[in-house]
Amino acid sequence: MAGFSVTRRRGILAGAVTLLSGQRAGAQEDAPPWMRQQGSPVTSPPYGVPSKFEQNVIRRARVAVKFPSASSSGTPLQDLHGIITPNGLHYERHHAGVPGVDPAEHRLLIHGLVDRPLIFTIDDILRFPSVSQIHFLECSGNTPEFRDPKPDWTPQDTHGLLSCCEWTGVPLSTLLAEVGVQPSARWVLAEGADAAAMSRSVPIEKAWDDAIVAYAQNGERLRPEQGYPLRLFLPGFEGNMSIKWLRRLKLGDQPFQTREETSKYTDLMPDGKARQFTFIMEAKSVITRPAGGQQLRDPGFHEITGLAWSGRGRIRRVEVSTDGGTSWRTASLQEPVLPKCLTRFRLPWTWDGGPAALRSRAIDDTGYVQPPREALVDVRGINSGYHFNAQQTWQVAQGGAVSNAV
Ligand SMILES: Nc1nc2c(c(=O)[nH]1)N[C@H]1C(S)=C(S)[C@@H](COP(=O)(O)O)O[C@H]1N2
Ligand SMILES: [Mo]
Repeated sequence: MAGFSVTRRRGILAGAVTLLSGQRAGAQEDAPPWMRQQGSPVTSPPYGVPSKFEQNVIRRARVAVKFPSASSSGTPLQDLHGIITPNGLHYERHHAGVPGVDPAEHRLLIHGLVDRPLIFTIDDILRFPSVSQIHFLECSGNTPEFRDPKPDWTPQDTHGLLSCCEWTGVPLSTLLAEVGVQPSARWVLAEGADAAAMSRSVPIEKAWDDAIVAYAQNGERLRPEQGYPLRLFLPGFEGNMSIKWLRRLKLGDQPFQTREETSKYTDLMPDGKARQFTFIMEAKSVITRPAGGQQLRDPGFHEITGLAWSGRGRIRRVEVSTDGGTSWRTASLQEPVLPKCLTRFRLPWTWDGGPAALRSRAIDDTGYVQPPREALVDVRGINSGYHFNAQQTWQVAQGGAVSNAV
């Protein structure tokens, strides 16, 4: 037996091993191998990596074969705990791959309807007063369930274009004050230094409100995949607008009608018309355990846990159903509950060994309730690929196999 474990007979884990009489913890003869020899020294490797036993906790790529640099990878939400996404597991979405930007060469230009057009180096940016804020980032293409959802999908497949970090940088409002914004300016064009020169128009109100020009995530400088050395970060807005490898901000009096806000990132409605500028990510939630791809072993106690978030503010309440939405119970929310941030929810559950349908719905502080699939499709139809935020159901089969209810 490796290690030892003690439990009360009628406790939560009825199947756990009971301490045998006469067995002493740490005694030479039954010590596990790792207690009988010295471990590895400090700084090997100098930048730490997870345990070799966690090698399955990885981003999984979805590559467009015709054009491999236009690809995405999902965060393994089912394997994570709490609300923070480790940097090596942050989801990725690149339209033209990850550019190898040299911070010494990189510049940020701010121009257009300003009094003093300026070019900033990274060192210039680092001299400004900074802020650190914890926020989710979600691709508006997350949860591809309008058409053809698959039963074998896991939370990584259904919701993995979602991550949450502490972002550090300079408030965009500080930089705008530095260049002096002219009264006629209503929009800001943000452009990236990748081969796609990704660009989006941002309303000036957002730029003054809580937009950050970010250079760090979770305490260290941005990863190349997340926009090193500089990215725009727009809390609560669709991920596409948080332009990575940020090189240019141009103030104008109207939207710039870039490729990414005309041919892409618009919502095709049932009548064939398209909605343009769906900036805010509406309230959404997903149960991450038990969830698709998992197997419940023993009937009895199971904690149902997952994540809820809203681009409009704080999560007020999360309700969980184990009968596919007929009856609901209120889950407990892990503090702190922050605005435009993932919130961890939990509900104790006793599984009787039979079929169940696990589902969650988020309610945010505007009172908005995450809709069931039918209600969302009633309004949106199935022409669209963006902003699918319906309730997610995981089907537990007799015997405990969990799959995506489609
Ligand atoms: N310059 C640039 N910025 C970009 C992109 C890109 O391809 N190029 N992808 C966008 C999209 S669609 C999303 S969802 C987010 C993804 O950010 P992440 O890769 O850090 O998760 O970045 C956005 N910013
Ligand atoms: Mo995206």
